[in-house]
Amino acid sequence: VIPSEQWAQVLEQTGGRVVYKKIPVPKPGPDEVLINIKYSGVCHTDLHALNGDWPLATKMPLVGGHEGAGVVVARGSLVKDIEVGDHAGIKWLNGSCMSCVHCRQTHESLCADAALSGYTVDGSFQQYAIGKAAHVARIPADCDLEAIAPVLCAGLTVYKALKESGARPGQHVAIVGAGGGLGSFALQYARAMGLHPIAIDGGEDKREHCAALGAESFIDFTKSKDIVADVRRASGDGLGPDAVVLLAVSEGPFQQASQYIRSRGTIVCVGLPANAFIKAPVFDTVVREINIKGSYVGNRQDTAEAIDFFRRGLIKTPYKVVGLSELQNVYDLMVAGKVAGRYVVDTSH
Ligand code: 8ID
Ligand code: ZN
Ligand code: ZN
Repeated sequence: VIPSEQWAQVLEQTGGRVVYKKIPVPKPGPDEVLINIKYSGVCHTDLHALNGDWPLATKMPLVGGHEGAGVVVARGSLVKDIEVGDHAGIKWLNGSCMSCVHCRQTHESLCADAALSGYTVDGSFQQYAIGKAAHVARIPADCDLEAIAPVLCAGLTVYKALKESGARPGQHVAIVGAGGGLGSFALQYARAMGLHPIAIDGGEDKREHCAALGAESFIDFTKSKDIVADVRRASGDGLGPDAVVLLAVSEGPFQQASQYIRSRGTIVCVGLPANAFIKAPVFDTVVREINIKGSYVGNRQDTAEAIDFFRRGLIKTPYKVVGLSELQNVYDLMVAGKVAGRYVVDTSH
């Protein structure tokens, strides 16, 4: 039976703190499913939503979260292709119009009418969350719900970004912010895709964390005297990595990547530091044929592929589990830069 009330973490005011309290269980519309969320990963995007530091307003009050894994408990009358009892996930793209030019071409995250979980609609930091049936992630029954939760944003996003980088097996890719949530998954997906990952992050904890995840080298941005030279040296022949995936939540690396990318290489921007700009010299960009692009989550097919890598046992990223009631502590650790990998909240306490 579905209860009428549930536990949730609610943000009442941008810039405030989340409050753990009971709220009503929502009811799914005709094209929606209701998912009993068991676990949800905590993404740095949730912290941006809390702080309101992006040029896009959130709904308010807001239930955050967009890496929610659980069990379908109810479905609307139009939903035919997912059953009550199936495992499913709430991801960042909660729904889209399905008929605009971007949706028609499967670039559904670009839809002007996209609903964003934990941002423009309530997300997965509650025990029962709603998603459009077309968009909820299909999670195979043999996948651990706790471990797969962060694949629904972190895994999916870096998998798509690595594909967008065009890097081929055997090539080098620099992962900037490698010790964080997205970075940890990027190291694992890069390895699984046959790439040589170069990790860039700060501190001994993150060095050890990245080494355990398969980074072939680690450059400490807090200690390196010449990051550009260090990254180039780590790329085998010294000409720089073929691709750079920028996941850091600071502007500096976005200004620096063009200095160490290999000629004809691709810089993929994924991290979203507030008020930041990407800058590169026009001369080098032209004569070294440097590509600079953005990558924003992934579509439903990318989701299925990212989940399949996980299901095959290729992605084993360590994570820490705490109760949903402790979400604010996780944010505080994230602000302090003390989270290596991902935190996952258990909605049962
Ligand atoms: O679709 C997208 N584009 C998308 C999807 C999901 C998340 C974008 N994001 C964005 C988030 O909103 C956030 O801005 O990606 C960014 C990273 O999210 P995250 O991985 O969840 O954050 P984290 O766990 O805090 O990791 C960030 C890492 O960056 C390192 C930190 O030490 C941390 O490990 N870092 C920083 I801050 N400055 C650095 C620097 N100068 C750095 N690493 C290297 N060099
Ligand atoms: Zn996210
Ligand atoms: Zn659309």
